[in-house]
Amino acid sequence: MTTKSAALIDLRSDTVTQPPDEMRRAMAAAVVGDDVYREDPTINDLEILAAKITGKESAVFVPSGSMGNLVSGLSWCSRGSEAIVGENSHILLNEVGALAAFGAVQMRPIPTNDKGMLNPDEVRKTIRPKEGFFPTTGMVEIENTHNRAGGTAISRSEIEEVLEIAHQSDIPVHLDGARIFNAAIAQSMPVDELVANIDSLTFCLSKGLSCPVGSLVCGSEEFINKARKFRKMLGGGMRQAGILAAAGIWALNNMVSRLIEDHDNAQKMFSLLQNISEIEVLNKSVDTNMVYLRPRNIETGLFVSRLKEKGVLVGSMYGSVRMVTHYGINSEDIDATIEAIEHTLK
Ligand code: TLP
Repeated sequence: MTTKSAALIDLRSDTVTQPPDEMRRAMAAAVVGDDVYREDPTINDLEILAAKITGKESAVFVPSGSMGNLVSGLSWCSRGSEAIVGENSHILLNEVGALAAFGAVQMRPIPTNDKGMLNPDEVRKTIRPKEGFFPTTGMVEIENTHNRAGGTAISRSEIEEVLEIAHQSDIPVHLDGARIFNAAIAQSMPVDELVANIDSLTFCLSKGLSCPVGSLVCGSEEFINKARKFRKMLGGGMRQAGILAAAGIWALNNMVSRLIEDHDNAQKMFSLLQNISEIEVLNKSVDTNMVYLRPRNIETGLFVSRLKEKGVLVGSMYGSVRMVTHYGINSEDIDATIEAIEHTLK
């Protein structure tokens, strides 16, 4: 039976989602095999489905979004090369410097707009000349939705500007699309259109899609063969993990369209927070499922712990408070959260 912790409204992340009962049944019924031998039919099916949905040739199942970004970075960037990344990107700030540690790749952060998208002129300026003693530019990395910018959905036209500049110099573009389905739903655009011509992407099953674990890396067949080798090198080769892949297939078929409910709930939170003068809402708007805020008159840590006493868990993220809506949070939970915030500030 699906369990929800009693009396807790957990807004720390959409990673806290509980797998629905039907997903658990699909997991229990999964036909499995040894995936390192490529003999797990359910993983094979998930990878084919992921490639189809994203319009890419091939895909590989990895344990996490961080590993997805890492194997992608390792596949594109040789040692001593440079990855152009946004100054507030997850790969730069939240993945423990893995690309530098395991790949000897220098991450070159550049300014972004307030949605977290790389400034195209900065990308152009930052790509290294091929000749001379410069490091080689190995890839350009973008993030959609952008976490730290407030769950912002990056538009196709913004992506195209950067793709064009990178591709003019034969530099591949990797997308951290941990929440690409949120970005697509928010813009009423099919995922394959939103990610068209992007050379590789990671997307996560374990966030709004409510799976217990897993991400997919998608790209050309040649690229995915490389990524698969790096996955094994990092210890990410899995065996009868079709049990996990079954959750992913079920989620891709059943959990994507409902993300709009999470967006509506975040929008409701955003609107109601505007009435609380002691709260500074940091998002300019809400595109998807995140709201960042700062209490004006009490210290953030104290605010977070007082809310916890009232049964509301929020994230303390980047010096501000983050609230993420997801499967398991409904409209009444938003009302209860607003009430708890008002009491906390009294
Ligand atoms: N993000 C987590 C934390 O690490 C901050 C969260 O709660 O939001 N890309 C993006 C844009 C992410 O937000 C995350 C997870 C990842 C990659 C990494 O995914 P996992 O946690 O599966 O390694």
